[in-house]
Amino acid sequence: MNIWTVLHVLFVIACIDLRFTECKTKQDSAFDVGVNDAPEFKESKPVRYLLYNVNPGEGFNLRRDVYIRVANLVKLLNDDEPWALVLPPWGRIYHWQTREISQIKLPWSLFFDLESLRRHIPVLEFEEFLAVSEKPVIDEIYYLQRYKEGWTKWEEKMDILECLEKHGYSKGKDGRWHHWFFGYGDDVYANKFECMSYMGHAGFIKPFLMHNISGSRSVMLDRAETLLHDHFGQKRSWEGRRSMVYAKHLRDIGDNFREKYLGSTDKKDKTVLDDWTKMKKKHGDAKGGPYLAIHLRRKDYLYAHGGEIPSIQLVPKKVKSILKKHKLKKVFIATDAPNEEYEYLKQEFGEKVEVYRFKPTPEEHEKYKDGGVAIIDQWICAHARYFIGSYVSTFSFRIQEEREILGFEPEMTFNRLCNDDSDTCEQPSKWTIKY
Ligand SMILES: Nc1nc2c(ncn2[C@@H]2O[C@H](COP(=O)(O)OP(=O)(O)OP(=O)(O)O)[C@@H](O)[C@H]2O)c(=O)[nH]1
Ligand SMILES: [Mg+2]
Repeated sequence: MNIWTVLHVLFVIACIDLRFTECKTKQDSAFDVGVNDAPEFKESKPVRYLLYNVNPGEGFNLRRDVYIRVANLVKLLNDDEPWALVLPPWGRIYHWQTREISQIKLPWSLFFDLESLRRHIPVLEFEEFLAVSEKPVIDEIYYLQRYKEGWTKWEEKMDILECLEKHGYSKGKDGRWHHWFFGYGDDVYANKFECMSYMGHAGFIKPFLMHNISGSRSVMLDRAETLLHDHFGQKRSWEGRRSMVYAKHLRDIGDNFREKYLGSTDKKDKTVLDDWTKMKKKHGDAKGGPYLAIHLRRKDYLYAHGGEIPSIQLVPKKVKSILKKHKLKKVFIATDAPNEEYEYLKQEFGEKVEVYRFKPTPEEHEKYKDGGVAIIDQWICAHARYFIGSYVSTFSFRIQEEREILGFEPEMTFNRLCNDDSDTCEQPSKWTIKY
């Protein structure tokens, strides 16, 4: 870790402190202070750190949704005391199957713009957290789990109980708790570990964090996907989502591809990006590039939802009328399908339609990993005039959200392909943006 990273971390910490003592909001009127105005000083509390982890089986796109839930818990905590969220390093994700490149200990800055995240809540990378910690220790870990007896009536409750499942934490002879910890397990340990049966929204755990374990500097919630959204689909969760701006290096690659192959630029297509806290687009503000984009989920989806998606050879037939209606000649395909399947699909479209797929250079792939390539695909889909997703895929959902942020008409976004037997299946719910 170089000196700049350390300085940056100290700066972030100082800002968190400032936020809490409200120095920041006062500074605008600093010159209005009269001689009799006594300065107000609140007691400044030390920053506490919330860490989290998600069920190892979950994919990249659900994890991004879990971030919003935890981030908004941190937002709520900051109403009362200073908390910072420690971002769980990315890695060991089931779908990231390119074995030739190392895909663990990946920082969030590889995929997201940290400055934008910080306009919502204070965040630090895991390595930054280690750098500001005296010892590589997490004070307490709570592993969220269901209730043994299941439930008949929904009610918010939480109880520290016996562990019900294999959790991967073990207590050493040294009395410390050990775990893989995102690949840092040789050094990092925890002082305390408990299983907690939990049923409730994310904010429901706030009093526990504030009062029951007020002495701990760092607390980790594992299986954080158990926490429900406090305000699903509402303003606050959209703020969390809007703060998740993709890293500029990925946006740039996507933008170059759009310009070079799809004739799409932000100015022409009315998709110019601004600081998210200032952006407030209306439906129809965005026009989008002159292409139709399809997210075609294949691989493991064929087993899980095979009955709901069309076979490859029927895809062109299903989109031809849409291309005609919107006078489009180009199709961009984002897919996890192997290349043979893609080539076959391209052929099936015939000569009148230009079909494109984003292929990273080996260097780009090595640098930005499978997650970065997925984001570039999502970014290009988000800028299309018309988008068609795959049935209940969280990968498609993240594209739909991005298009809501950019200001597309919902009719141009919330679409999916029906299976081979139908052309009138139920279309995705329109989760429109709230400001
Ligand atoms: N590059 C790229 N990768 C994709 C595409 N579709 C799927 N993938 C890969 O497969 C993963 C999709 O898995 P999830 O994030 O679980 O999303 P999902 O499986 O579509 O949806 P759920 O199972 O409902 O969560 C992505 O993270 C990518 O790694 C695609 O169009 N382009
Ligand atoms: Mg999945």
